Amino acid sequence: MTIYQQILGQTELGRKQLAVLVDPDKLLNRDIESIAVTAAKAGVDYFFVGGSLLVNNELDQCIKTLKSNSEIPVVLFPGNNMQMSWKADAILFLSLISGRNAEMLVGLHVIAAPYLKLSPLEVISCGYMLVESGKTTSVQYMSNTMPIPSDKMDIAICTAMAGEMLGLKLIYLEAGSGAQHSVPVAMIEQVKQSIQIPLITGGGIRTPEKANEAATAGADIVVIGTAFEKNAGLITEMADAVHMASKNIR
Ligand code: 1GP
Repeated sequence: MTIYQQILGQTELGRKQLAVLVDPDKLLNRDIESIAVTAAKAGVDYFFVGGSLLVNNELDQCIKTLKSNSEIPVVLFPGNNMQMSWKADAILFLSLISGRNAEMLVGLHVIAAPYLKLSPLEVISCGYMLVESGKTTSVQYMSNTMPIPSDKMDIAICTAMAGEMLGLKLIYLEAGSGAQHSVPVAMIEQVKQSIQIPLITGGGIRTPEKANEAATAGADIVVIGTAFEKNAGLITEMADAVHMASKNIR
């Protein structure tokens, strides 16, 4: 079964999934090891690996550590086309559809395509939508795009619908790593109602209550990173909070 089939299958069953975001630059190898061990025990569904800007060349080592300490699928979540590794299982092929920067919409993809064609990675196309979150996030600065204002439901809905119509397989509604405010619940709800493909959300989710709220509102996958950088022990509570929002156990 491919990772996308797993995401689709879980989504169809109404099972909410947690992805732990690991930024190789922000964690020591021993912290990555402890995240992997804790995540495996907690039933975490995926690791997403990447960052807006990686400067330490630790990507391969990070994936190796995750894989040698757990069986959880590792999905690349690249900030740009430099963040590639054949050691991962899949890659989110992100098109930044909330922005109007041609490089982020399709330019870097052209550069990455031949490499990905040769690689064993499963390529999962994903419409990435950045939502305004209270302060300038790294992704906003690095992508040179304007986020969708957090009260503009119609823009968010139409952008997600266009992404689906273009054939993208996932929509990622994102406040940005370390965001002050996560994506508003009402926006998650309305975007979810407008599309058939699975919905991912993340950015600024720091408590189990918020994680549960996002999943209950309609996110099929909740992504959390920053909260675990200081406290890997929180992974178990977050996984429970997300999984508890699954339809079949509500
Ligand atoms: C970033 O959505 C993810 O793309 C996770 O954000 O680091 O704020 O949890 P945090």
